[in-house]
Amino acid sequence: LTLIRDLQEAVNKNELWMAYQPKVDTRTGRVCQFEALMRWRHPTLGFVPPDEFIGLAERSGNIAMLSHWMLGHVCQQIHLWKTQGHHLSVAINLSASDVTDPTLPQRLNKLFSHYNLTPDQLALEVTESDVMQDADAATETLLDLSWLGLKISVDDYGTGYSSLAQIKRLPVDELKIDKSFVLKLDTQEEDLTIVRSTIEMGHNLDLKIVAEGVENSASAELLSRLHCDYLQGYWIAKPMPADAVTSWLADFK
Ligand code: G
Ligand code: G
Ligand code: G
Ligand code: MN
Ligand code: NA
Repeated sequence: LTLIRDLQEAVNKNELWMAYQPKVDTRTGRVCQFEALMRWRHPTLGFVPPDEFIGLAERSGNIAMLSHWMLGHVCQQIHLWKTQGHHLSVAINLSASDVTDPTLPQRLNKLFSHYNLTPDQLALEVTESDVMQDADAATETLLDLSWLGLKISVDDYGTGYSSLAQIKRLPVDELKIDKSFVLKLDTQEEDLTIVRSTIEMGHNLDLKIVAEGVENSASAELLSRLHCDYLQGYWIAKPMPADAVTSWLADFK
């Protein structure tokens, strides 16, 4: 309970920050996007894992406040990078209640004009289970967002219960294969089979495919050979603070 109160104060007390993890295009070898991941350093408990405090915020009705802060913060950061000569694209994670919030497209539109961003500079990651909780409302919001020009990615793909046929009814552009299928791709024959067929089916439905949890070069090479479009994982880089991004980009070249 005190943790909920602490979380409510975390925004004002500057305890939240965003970490950024790159995704690389397998065809060009270049960074195509960063994913923004929320971090909380509690004054006495220290680092609280996002799985814990995001879930707590969702259950206690505080997730809208966190998402609100996160959207403004990320848009401001993209703007800052632009003033430093980097036109970067960032993917953010949405919660179930964000996906059904009818005010989200309008709020994002305002942030875009305020920070002078183009729609290709922000993308959205939503999980299939979050979307399927209220598929009709989610579809409406996602349609509005895709009309704004935002790309939408299905996060943790393969861990839910929905079929690609259901997913294809949503305005999505990309599947993000869950890391549980990718982490041991180089040694587990079954994972390779699942990943290969996901890439094939996804491509047949005109979806881009991202693999997360790429931890070694063997998995990266396998994924490139299977024509996976984008890779993300510790092999490329761990999530890093915003002020490390430009120097990391310079080193990566
Ligand atoms: O680094 P990792 O431990 O960041 O992230 C754990 C989980 O927390 C991920 O599944 C991710 O989707 C979620 N997450 C991270 N940042 C955010 C955020 O800003 N908003 C929401 N809703 N979820 C987030
Ligand atoms: O939003 P999502 O559920 O996709 O969050 C991704 C999570 O995976 C984050 O917690 C992030 O820190 C983590 N992650 C990113 N790359 C790797 C990786 O290569 N290996 C592992 N084990 N975790 C990763
Ligand atoms: O530890 P080792 O040097 O084998 O790791 C390879 C490193 O190369 C990874 O940490 C990753 O950050 C980086 N890397 C991955 N893909 C590419 C790429 O396409 N080009 C370049 N220059 N570096 C890459
Ligand atoms: Mn994600
Ligand atoms: Na995921």
